[in-house]
Amino acid sequence: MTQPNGTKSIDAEPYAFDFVPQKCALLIIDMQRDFLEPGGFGEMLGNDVSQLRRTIEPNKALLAAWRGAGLQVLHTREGHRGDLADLPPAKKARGRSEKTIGDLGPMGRILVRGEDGHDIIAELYPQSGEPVIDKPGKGAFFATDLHAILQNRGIEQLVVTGVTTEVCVNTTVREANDRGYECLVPEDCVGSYFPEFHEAGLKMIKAQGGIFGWVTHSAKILSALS
Ligand code: C5J
Repeated sequence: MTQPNGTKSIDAEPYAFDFVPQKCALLIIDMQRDFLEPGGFGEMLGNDVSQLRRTIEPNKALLAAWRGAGLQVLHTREGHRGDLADLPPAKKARGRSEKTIGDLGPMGRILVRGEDGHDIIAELYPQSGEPVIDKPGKGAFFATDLHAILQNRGIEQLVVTGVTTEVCVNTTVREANDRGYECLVPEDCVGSYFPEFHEAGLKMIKAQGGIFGWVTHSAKILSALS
């Protein structure tokens, strides 16, 4: 239901989210080829990419409706400079897999900016005017200009989607929460290689009266946008 000031109530957990369209941006986290595509880095590590790919269609529908409503969209990509000067040695070493960040992977150098695998999947490709935030960490606010862009554009709320639920989505929602943003996470638009971590990641956001934010289904956002 739309209130006289333009606020719309979206059914969510732990309670309804007061959606203010002009102050809310869609932030799509790391929908990158290396994480989602068969033959990419994620699959090379033994992960089941279908767990992430199920988020593509709901994200496509939400993105189309969001663009149709003329609201603000931002995308992020996790990755590093070609010279790896911004890659902490501890991040490079962690995982102890045969190939790590910066090495040649199935779609170019792994998580290096400008490489094929680092790019956003075609289904959700950014349009001109939609900022793409290149982030070296898991959280989208760390070492980026995201906060400045949101502040300059009068954004106070975020609908956060993308991958993975418990890593970059959760870290970003926590960072956003500490900076005063209200975050709404549509559960069908976020995914993890590990279903149990996906479930736990969502529970952590909405626990204790919404300690980090709200969780809903994209159908409820679509209905508020229509
Ligand atoms: C990970 C991410 N899982 N985007 N990145 O390394 O969640």
